[in-house]
Amino acid sequence: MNTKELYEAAREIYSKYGVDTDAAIKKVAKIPISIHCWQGDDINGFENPDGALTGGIQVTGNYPGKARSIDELRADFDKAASLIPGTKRISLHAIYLDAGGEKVSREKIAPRHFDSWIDWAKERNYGIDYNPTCFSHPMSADGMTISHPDKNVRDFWIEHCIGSRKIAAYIGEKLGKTVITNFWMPDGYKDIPADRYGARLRMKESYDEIFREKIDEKFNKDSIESKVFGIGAESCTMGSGEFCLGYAAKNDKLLTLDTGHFHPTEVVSDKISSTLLFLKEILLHVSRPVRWDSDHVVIFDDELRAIACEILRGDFTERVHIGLDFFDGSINRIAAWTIGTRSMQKALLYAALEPSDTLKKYELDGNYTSRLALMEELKTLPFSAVWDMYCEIENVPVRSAWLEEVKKYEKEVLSKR
Ligand code: RNT
Ligand code: ZN
Repeated sequence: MNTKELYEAAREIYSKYGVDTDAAIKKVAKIPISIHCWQGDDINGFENPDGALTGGIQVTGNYPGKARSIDELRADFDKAASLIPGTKRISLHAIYLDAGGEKVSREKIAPRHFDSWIDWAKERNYGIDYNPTCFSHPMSADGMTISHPDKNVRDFWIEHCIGSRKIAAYIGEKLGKTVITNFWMPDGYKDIPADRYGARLRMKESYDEIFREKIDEKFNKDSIESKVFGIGAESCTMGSGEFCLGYAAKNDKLLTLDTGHFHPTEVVSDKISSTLLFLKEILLHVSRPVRWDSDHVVIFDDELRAIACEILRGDFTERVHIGLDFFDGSINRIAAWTIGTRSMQKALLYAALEPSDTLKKYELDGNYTSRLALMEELKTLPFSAVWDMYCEIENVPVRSAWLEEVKKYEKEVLSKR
């Protein structure tokens, strides 16, 4: 049977559960996923081609063919995007600036350095998200940026972050699409600090300064990302869960929940509903922690489905912004992008095919037997037929056909680098 015939059969089965598969496909195709540019070159960027990655994060693996220039990164991203269904945004870091060969000091990065990205995104109808880069720099060598005891260091990073908001607002205005700027600071102490309060107070005051200027939310929204620990910051991380949630709630900012930034048995799927009661919007960094914040490629696993279900059950697609944040240098990087983003798309489609009203009713009636029974049955409905149809409608390869395309690109392009 071909994709269409299989789909027709699946549509029939889902309709018995009160689920409209056509509507589910249409809905999911509109939900933007912000794809991180940094999977393409192991978070290297173009500021310093030989720069080391610092900040307590790590990319492992040395798979050949990584992008070495803006043109290569864009070509690779285009290749991956051609294999992924749905609405796309690209998430950029400051170090991905286009300075045309000129050396620009981090705190002097300016809106014009993103003009070519704006043109590029416009042609593809992508939104852009932005990240100040507060790591991989001599001024962050002590493992601290905006919480550093030295005011000169703090001021340097404050300037970079203020500049970043201006860049984001500029991009948002030029693009006609709101940019979300994500602030993640690696700040932490390896060993037991004597003054956690003081360090966090410095961070708070720096954020106050960064956000002092009001920016039209039509162009830019700010989000702050918490973390439990990073390599070399095991004993205390200034931007902890409580710090960032508190700051965001009090100052009307977005909160970034990265799936790898909590204790191993904590799950972000359980945090969405609580945070949305106190925040207008949140940003997700969907990643896959394996034993630690390892940022493995996202796969179609239980937690990913749970996250997607949480977003769709509450109809929160306007309030929960989906961003990806994984980086694997041990496999083909275009395949990594494709697998991770297609998995996110799959999870959203899976969630859109859930008869959530029925499940909620069972729950309110105290009918937990039926709730569990239905949840389990849903797992083996012909989801794959709907997924294949979604890919076909979106004009991207169905099933594993995308891998052939990646292999061809590897042979023709990557292997020549
Ligand atoms: C680090 C954070 C952060 C980075 C990116 C590159 O632990 O998750 O979001 O991964 O900014
Ligand atoms: Zn993150």
